[in-house]
Amino acid sequence: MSNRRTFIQKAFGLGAAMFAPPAVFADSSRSRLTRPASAHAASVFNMPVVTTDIGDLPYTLDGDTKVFHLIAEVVKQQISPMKTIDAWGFNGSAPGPTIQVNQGDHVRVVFENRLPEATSIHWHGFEDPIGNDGQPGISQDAVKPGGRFVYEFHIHQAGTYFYHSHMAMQEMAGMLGGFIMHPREPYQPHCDKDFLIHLQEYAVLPSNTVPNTMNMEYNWLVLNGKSGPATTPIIVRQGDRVRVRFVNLGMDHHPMHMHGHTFYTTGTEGGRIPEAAWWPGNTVLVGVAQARNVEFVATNPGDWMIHCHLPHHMMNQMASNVGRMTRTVGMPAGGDMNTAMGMLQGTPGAPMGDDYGPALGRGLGGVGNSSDTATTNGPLSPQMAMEAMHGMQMDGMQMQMADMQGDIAKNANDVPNFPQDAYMEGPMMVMDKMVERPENYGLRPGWSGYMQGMMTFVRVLPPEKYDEVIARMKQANRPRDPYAAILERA
Ligand SMILES: [Cu+2]
Repeated sequence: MSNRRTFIQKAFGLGAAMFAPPAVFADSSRSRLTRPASAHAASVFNMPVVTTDIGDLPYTLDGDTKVFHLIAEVVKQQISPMKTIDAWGFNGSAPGPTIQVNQGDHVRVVFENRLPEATSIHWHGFEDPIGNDGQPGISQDAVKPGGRFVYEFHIHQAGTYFYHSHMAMQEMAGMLGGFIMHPREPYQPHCDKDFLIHLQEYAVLPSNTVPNTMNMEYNWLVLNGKSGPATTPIIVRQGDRVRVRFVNLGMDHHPMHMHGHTFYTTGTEGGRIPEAAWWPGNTVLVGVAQARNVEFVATNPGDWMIHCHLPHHMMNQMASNVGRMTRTVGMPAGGDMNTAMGMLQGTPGAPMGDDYGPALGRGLGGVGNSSDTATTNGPLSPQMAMEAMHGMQMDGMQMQMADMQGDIAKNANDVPNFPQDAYMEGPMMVMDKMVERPENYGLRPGWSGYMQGMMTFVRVLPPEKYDEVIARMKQANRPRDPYAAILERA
């Protein structure tokens, strides 16, 4: 057994069966043409999955049983350099850390509830006895605050699964995580890199930290708990075969699009798709409660975007700065602070009452849709727009302000529907320094001004650049680095 295999076996406790010779594949000319193999086509082992910005839940061994300690708790989740929210998650993050096991493993999850209300954990897609289903009041008693529940699984499935609270609002507050079951017989062709990306949305009013789990209008769209440009890119070496597993446990569906490559959809929340049924694309619709695994060979060097293609999911926070709303002086006419900001009013504890109706759903204003509210027109200038966006002044922070003059035409104020992206994307939104990290090394200066919401990169790096970025990631020596599985091999 090679050193590499011995190492992998030790590090991840993978069974010897994992290294059995692969089934011989008849490589049709079609697949050779359309699906080039990776540089390591002969490899047969499961690459651990990297969940960027989140990482894995560690385990201990009790005999042959892998024991995970999963803790539901209130977490401070920093979704952007200037925005930290009070989410409900697991073991310090929302989403919670990823659990990775192998087909054939015996697994125990000791679940502890440190939330102020009862909950339980549902294991999404598991074909296990009903007692482990985690449906409170149906398959088990809810786990009370301070309580525990032990889930035991014999892993006979393989694929991209997840865990989440089965109480809907708790799920929308962040209570979800990945559960990867690696197949006993590694998938062919071998993937050199394997990533998991959770898709979520939050509604959090300005100057507020608590997600409104009832709202239908989301202003923060996150990948693995981060909004662009705070998302950590996927780093791959040119020639790598790459798998990305998208998981959606939110309220919206997300068409996830990737630039520069054609991928194949090779798996769902139900496991592996037979190769004859894989379908090509560059966008995959990830519906709620679904997983979509895509694979591609990273032949095309560059910093390529991976993003949700819904336009409103490619923004942060400033969605209400579009068009004439930026010309409004002060609050919309007739609105007081509460109604104009969309704050809930009325009887506490009765969120479904009539008083709350207009403030829920699409309108953030007091009556009906906020776009129906009368507004006054004011003169527009870049300076005035800046003054209206208090959050963007960033005293003492490293927001890089740039001269907007060249980006805005002299007659802009005479053009119907101006502005659209002028104050939402561009030089004044640049925050390269605030989101600096090894994975961003070498990106084009100013890149962060055009990254928002559900956006990240797959950086397909030629060997020399790849080695440099990996060296910087190693040097950073971050505790429980989500990229550890890759860094240990590099
Ligand atoms: Cu989306």
